[in-house]
Amino acid sequence: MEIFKGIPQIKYEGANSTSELSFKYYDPEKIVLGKKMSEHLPFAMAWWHNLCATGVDMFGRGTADKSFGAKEGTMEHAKAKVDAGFEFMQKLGIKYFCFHDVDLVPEADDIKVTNARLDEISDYILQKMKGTDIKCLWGTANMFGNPRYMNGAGSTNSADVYAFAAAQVKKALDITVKLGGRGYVFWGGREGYETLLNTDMAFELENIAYLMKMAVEYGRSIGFKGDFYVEPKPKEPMKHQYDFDAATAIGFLKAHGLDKDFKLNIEANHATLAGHTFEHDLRVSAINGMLGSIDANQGDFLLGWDTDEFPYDVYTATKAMYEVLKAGGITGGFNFDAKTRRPSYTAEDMFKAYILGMDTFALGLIKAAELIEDGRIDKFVENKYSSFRTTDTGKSILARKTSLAELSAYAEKLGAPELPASGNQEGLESIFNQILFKA
Ligand code: XLS
Ligand code: CA
Ligand code: CA
Repeated sequence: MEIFKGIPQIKYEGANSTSELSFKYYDPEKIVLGKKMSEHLPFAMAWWHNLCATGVDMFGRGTADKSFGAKEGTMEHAKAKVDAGFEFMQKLGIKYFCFHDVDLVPEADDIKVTNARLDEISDYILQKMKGTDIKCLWGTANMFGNPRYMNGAGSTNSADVYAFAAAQVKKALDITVKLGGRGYVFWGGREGYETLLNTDMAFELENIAYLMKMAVEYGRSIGFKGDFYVEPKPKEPMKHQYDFDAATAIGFLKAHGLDKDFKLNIEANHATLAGHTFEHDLRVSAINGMLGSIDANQGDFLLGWDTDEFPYDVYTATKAMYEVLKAGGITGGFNFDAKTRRPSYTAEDMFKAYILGMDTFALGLIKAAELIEDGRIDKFVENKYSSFRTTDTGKSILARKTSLAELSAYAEKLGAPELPASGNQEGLESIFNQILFKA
């Protein structure tokens, strides 16, 4: 039974189309730098925002009806969400989805009941996957919503709560593997603290690492070949979250010997909350060989919280795709961890939001490829450091074959160095604009 009646199969119609229900830039078959756009951009639907969230906020009830014809809180509703999700993905040509355990089924008081429901729904999803090319991008366990996680999951002060977190990770891993997931995410929702007055930070960090180690051990034992991901976020819900940003998360993973099994899932809006740009956290991950997957959304410069908006900023998308192309692509995907604004409550709005996000990243990909093909920016950066390749002093530094004494003698002989060449920021920004807007 068709759920989104009146919504057609969304097709690529080109930049001049005036149909709101069409792609202007996302052309899955278009070849960009030798690869299909659909391969560059494995888009994913976020189960929680798209199929569960109704627009509830601190000040008001939901505006969107996500019942999909079934009574909420029932297994019929859980199945209706699967039906809606698959129709939605098929109409948009999206090949992946991401989920938390409790997005899929209503959570029961007893974990045995919840787990049985998860078995049932994953059978149903598996059945639904047959005959389509839709797969799971990543799964995760929601270890922040239930009141038991008020003091964290891996970082909790209660051994019993820790055991429940472990049980949820185990089950979420089972389901992820069953659905062929490419990755498994740890987002430390409440892994952080409000005040150090009541917190043993070292104890909590060690316990979080142990939970992750057990997850790796179990995941590999049931045949999970994909990557584990940490998704950094500096704050919200906690005042301070341990996985503050990419650099912090990488340091943590390396310190605990988890860096072989883990990569990062970088969310744009989390990078900006940490006081960075999206592309900064992508670059930090990439140069450490840990750029795994992306949560494609954007925040709002006027608001200091996690607004999870659909991406429409083409400048940022271009810079992000530049990082991705330079990194040689990602093994994960682009998950729209984004929600429509509260007054955008219709089914049509859900589609328009995904069209916006997919077109923004498609345009970002096209423009990033043009920047690379143009070559002027790359050439500038290469030349910027050329003194390390062309002078004897530079060569000895690069070869790591000099010393403070030798460099000091050279500096004294010189008296004063010439100023380095111009940073040319404005010139490069002009090139960026030219590539973005040329006819
Ligand atoms: C919340 C996070 C969350 C993770 C998955 O801010 O983005 O949705 O992506 O738990
Ligand atoms: Ca977010
Ligand atoms: Ca996210």
